[in-house]
Amino acid sequence: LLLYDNVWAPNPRRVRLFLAEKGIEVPRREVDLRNNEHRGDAFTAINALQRVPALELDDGTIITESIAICRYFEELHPEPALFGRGAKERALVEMWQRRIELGLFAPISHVFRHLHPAMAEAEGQQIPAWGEVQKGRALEFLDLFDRHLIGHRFAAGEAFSIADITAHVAIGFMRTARLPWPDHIAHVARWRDEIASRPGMAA
Ligand SMILES: N[C@@H](CCC(=O)N[C@@H](CS)C(=O)NCC(=O)O)C(=O)O
Repeated sequence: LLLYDNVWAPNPRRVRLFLAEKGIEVPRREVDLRNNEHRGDAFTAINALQRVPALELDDGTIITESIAICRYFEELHPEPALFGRGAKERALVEMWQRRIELGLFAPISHVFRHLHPAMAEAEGQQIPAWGEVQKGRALEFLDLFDRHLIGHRFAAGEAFSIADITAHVAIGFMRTARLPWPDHIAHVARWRDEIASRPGMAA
């Protein structure tokens, strides 16, 4: 078993946090994104999409996509449940995980990719106007999430889940993306402080 990882990138971080919450240790190999190791032949043979994370199983199977990797470990190590328990909770976790990934994580990634000078070469063509539009989308979603958290302890209800991990990583990435924290979103701030205090969230 081998996890192809990168310590600076947000998607592999989701997997690391998930494993830490479960208490699972997996051997990892750092892929040097800054020096384009992921675009070389060796890593392209592992993931043709040239992205991390990727998980190599002992039979040679490669699993990519952060959530697919997390689901694999959830099946093998069901406790603590991080994709919900029972039909309703599982559906709500899936719903919030997708909402947060598409509504918050993706816009923040686009802000970084299209506005940050460090991404100019890697992105090929940066479109600053697109980055600016994505700032607004991320902030709109934070407002919606803030209202949602008025009545809920965690993203998908009363239990911590993968949806919280995706939101926590997205919000942590705002700083790198140079997106200022909007001070008025008090409920997200309350949730953020509780999530950050979990021992697993330091991974
Ligand atoms: N949908 C994939 C996204 C993976 C992804 O975009 N990984 C980034 C790091 S956060 C990457 O490898 N980027 C390299 C590049 O864009 O060249 C997942 O959920 O794992």
